[in-house]
Amino acid sequence: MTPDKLDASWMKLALREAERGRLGASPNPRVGCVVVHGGEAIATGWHAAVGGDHAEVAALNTLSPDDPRLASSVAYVTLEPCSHHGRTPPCTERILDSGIPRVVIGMEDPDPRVSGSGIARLRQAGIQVDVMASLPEGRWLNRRFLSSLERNRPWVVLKCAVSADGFADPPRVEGQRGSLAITAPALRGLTHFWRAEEEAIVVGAGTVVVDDPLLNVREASGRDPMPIVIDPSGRTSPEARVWSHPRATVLGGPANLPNHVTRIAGAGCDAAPAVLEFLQDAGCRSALIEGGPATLEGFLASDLWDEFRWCRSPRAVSGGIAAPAMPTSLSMLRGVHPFGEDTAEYWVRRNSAEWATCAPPPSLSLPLPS
Ligand code: AOF
Ligand code: ZN
Repeated sequence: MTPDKLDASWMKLALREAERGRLGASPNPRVGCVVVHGGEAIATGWHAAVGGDHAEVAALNTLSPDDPRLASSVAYVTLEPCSHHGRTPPCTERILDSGIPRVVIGMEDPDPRVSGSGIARLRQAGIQVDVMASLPEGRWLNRRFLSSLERNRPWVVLKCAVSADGFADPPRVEGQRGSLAITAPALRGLTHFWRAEEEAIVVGAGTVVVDDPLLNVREASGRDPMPIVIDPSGRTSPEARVWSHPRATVLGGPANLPNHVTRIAGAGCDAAPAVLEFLQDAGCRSALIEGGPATLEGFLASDLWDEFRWCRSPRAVSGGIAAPAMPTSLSMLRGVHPFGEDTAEYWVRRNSAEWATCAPPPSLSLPLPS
């Protein structure tokens, strides 16, 4: 049976639940579940943290196993329930134990350990399983997970601050070091939230030499991404602050780095694909490329990017390092959000939106803390 309009509206509620995993679920997908009885949601749950309960289990845990309503309830799950023993036991068995007779699924799970076997297991046990014909919002919500599984590369977000006259770094006097802000502090909470939402953060050697950034999450809550520095000619200092991060990684890099720093092989010309291949092999589903302009241009030139987030200042700086040119013909503008005097501008590469089967709907397009 094809799910109807009412099913679709419960699925929307399950998607809202799934969204709540945006900071904790990765590298797992964001999954939500709603149990409905007699036109009322009697349980909701989401996958909050990798290694923690899956959405179905989180929802069912809020009910007594003897709840008589379960025998005539419907479970709405945004992603096919898993049927494998991973970090947690299979959700299919938990659903079967609950006695729920019908499950509506948003989309099949492309994880090869599941990939249709969850649906088959439930049907074989006599459950009515209906799968939505398409779930564009679900694909968009899980674009990082799906990119890694379907395209064999992480989802790539480019970010650049830019002055009114087009510079990404203001003019500096000879030898001047440290981060010079283009935008005002009001935007910093947002940009740190962006760091927390992706699994890796990538910068070039120039940024490390000049700014000596920490690249961690300080002005938002959430996990630190893995910091990766592209330094093919070994220009950075072994004393740079970024190396203190336990998961610091470098392509190239100077001699005498602390032992814990992971090295990626690769030359400057193929840095973007080499970094993404490393991340894919490490199971990372996404990367935030924070600059500078040469690094951003490397990803743009390789056509290895999906989103572009501009942090625009209304102030001119009259010189410095020019911001990269984003190919507007290949992208679509999805949101403009004022933050004090500055503006965050959110673009999506057209091909990436098509691959995800939808342009981000406005309700999901805002990369803002909720
Ligand atoms: C579900 N519900 O809420 C999620 C699922 O390492 P594990 O055991 O947590 O398993 C991770 C895999 O399980 C992940 O790759 C995806 O296939 C599935 N995620 N499945 O039924 C959930 N998060
Ligand atoms: Zn599961």
